[in-house]
Amino acid sequence: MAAAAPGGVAGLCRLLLPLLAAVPAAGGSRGAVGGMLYPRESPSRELKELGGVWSFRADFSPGRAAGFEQRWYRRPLRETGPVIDMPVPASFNDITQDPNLENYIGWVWYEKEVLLPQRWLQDNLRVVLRFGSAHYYSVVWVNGVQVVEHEGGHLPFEADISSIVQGSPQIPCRITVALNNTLTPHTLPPGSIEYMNDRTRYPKNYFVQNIRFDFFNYAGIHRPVVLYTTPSVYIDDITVTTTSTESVAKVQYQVSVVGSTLYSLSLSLRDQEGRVVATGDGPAGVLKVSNPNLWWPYLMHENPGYRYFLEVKMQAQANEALLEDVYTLPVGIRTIHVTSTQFLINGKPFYFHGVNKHEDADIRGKGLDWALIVKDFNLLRWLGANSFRTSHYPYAEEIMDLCDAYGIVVIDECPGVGIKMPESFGNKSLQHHLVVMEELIRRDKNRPSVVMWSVANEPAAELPPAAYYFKTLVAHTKALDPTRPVTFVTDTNYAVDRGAPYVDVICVNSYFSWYHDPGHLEVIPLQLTAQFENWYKTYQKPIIQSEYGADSVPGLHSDPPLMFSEEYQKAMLREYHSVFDKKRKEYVIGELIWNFADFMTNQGTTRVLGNKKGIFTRQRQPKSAAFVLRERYWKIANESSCLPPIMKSHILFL
Ligand code: GCB
Repeated sequence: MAAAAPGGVAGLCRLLLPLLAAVPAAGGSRGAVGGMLYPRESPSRELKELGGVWSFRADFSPGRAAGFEQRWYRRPLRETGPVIDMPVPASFNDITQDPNLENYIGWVWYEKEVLLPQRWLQDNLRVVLRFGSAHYYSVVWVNGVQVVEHEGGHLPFEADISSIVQGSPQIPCRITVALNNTLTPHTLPPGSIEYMNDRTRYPKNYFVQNIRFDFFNYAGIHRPVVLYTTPSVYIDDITVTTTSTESVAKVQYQVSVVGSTLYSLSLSLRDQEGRVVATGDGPAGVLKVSNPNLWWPYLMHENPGYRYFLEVKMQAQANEALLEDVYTLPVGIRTIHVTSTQFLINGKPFYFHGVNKHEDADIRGKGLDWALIVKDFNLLRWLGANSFRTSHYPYAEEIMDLCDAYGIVVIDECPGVGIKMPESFGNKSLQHHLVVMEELIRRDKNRPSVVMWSVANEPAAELPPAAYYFKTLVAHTKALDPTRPVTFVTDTNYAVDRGAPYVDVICVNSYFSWYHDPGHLEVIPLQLTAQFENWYKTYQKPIIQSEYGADSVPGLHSDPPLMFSEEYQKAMLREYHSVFDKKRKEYVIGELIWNFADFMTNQGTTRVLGNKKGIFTRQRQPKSAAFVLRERYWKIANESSCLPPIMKSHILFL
């Protein structure tokens, strides 16, 4: 959003890369203003998916600015130079055989021509263009007119394009997107461009992008692009929070309508059988539900992920017409409380036995892929995992929907990963980080699966400015959403971590016997016990082991276990688990393996075609460790819930 990138594209270019010549400053961004409801069809809303093959060109000009200088958005892209086919959604990096595109940094251009139904061009109808996410800085034009600018990947943005498509209908309608994947010390995640000026070692203008995070920096249009309609007076946002006793639940709602102040609202809450269980009216109120079906996590109840459906109907008089808008929001009724030793969901202790993931796959990179998404949920349930952290950025809304539906509990992390440079703790970075949290909460606030916000992963929390930075960030997050606890994930020593005082739950990563004392599995019990005891003594807050792991190359065997073998990964798990089992009787409330699946990273001497700490391969085949974890997770689930053991054999066939 422009608000977070003063100076817009021009400012960004000046800051990022002298190499990228300044381009005209643009406007039209909404920032975190207004709602960001997931686009759903309804009697008043139509939707058109724009996935498929788009035209594409990377701007390889020396300054990467030819597209702006020559205004490629003014004409069809094919008329200003060669184009190639590019799938959407997908990362562009692994689609061709060109190593220069795989590692490209700068502006790339996408274009799609779309035919709109005639009925979309009438008055009193709003046409909205929405991107689920694009990496990282996006500028969008429709028929050559700029409609939106957005900073940051992983989160949606949209533009009302009614006046353009209705004012001067052009057939077809042309959507042009310029995307820049350059990272600066002030973007999330941060990064920096380093020019290699030693002419004896590097060619002229040679530069690299340095990042301090461990996943390949895929870029492109990663999530669905859709056009959808609403009436010109429309439901812009809905906020729902829930409280409950055993016999009655309260669903507090707030609805905002845009386009008129003269409207009426009626609401009805339906259960899964379609029965109306409560009704209300007006922009705010409380719906009471007797004998509610609560939203329970997977394996904690025989009917996990129970969702009601809140149908919101708006009627307004505009230009002598009666306009009606309908939006239906899934609602889960559940409560969350954190004590000094427990994480309570619906008043019952919840133990996170889960994973960390990545949005990552062969060929499509970080592009949304339904087959992969459903496969991953089947694997999670096979494993007996009840939770995951969206390491290290918000995942697609389509994934979050399934978490809600299946009862998979989520620690929702923002893209605050790799915050290591002192300049990334300044005001400029902080302001942007606050806006990103606003965008994340705006998107995910109504999701029952989201039980905690994570504002960062492994920042340099020992630096003096980290204290003010995290104090402000956590306070802002709590002000935006007082109903959920807030954390960040740390690998800083407990004695010097300046952010930990502000979090509700301590999330700590450690790699004993891997990065520390490599090969020495025997040190794990001592070091892990000390880690937990030190953190607990200092803060008296519940603790999640938010990462632990070891790389294993599938098919590599060694007994006694040596690093990188499947046996070593298993042995490391067992050592960690023996300590978890003692400490979860006290204040350890969760364990999240690093990582669910192998994933791509930058090339480096410690990475063999990526990070191999997955318990599944990148192609989702289990390594030996997956079976160890499966035994454990089902055992924990069966100990701590009243589920009939038959559940597991059912899941076997998933
Ligand atoms: C970490 C990071 C994660 C890395 C992992 C590793 O601490 O949070 O992003 O991928 O370690 O395998 O090094």
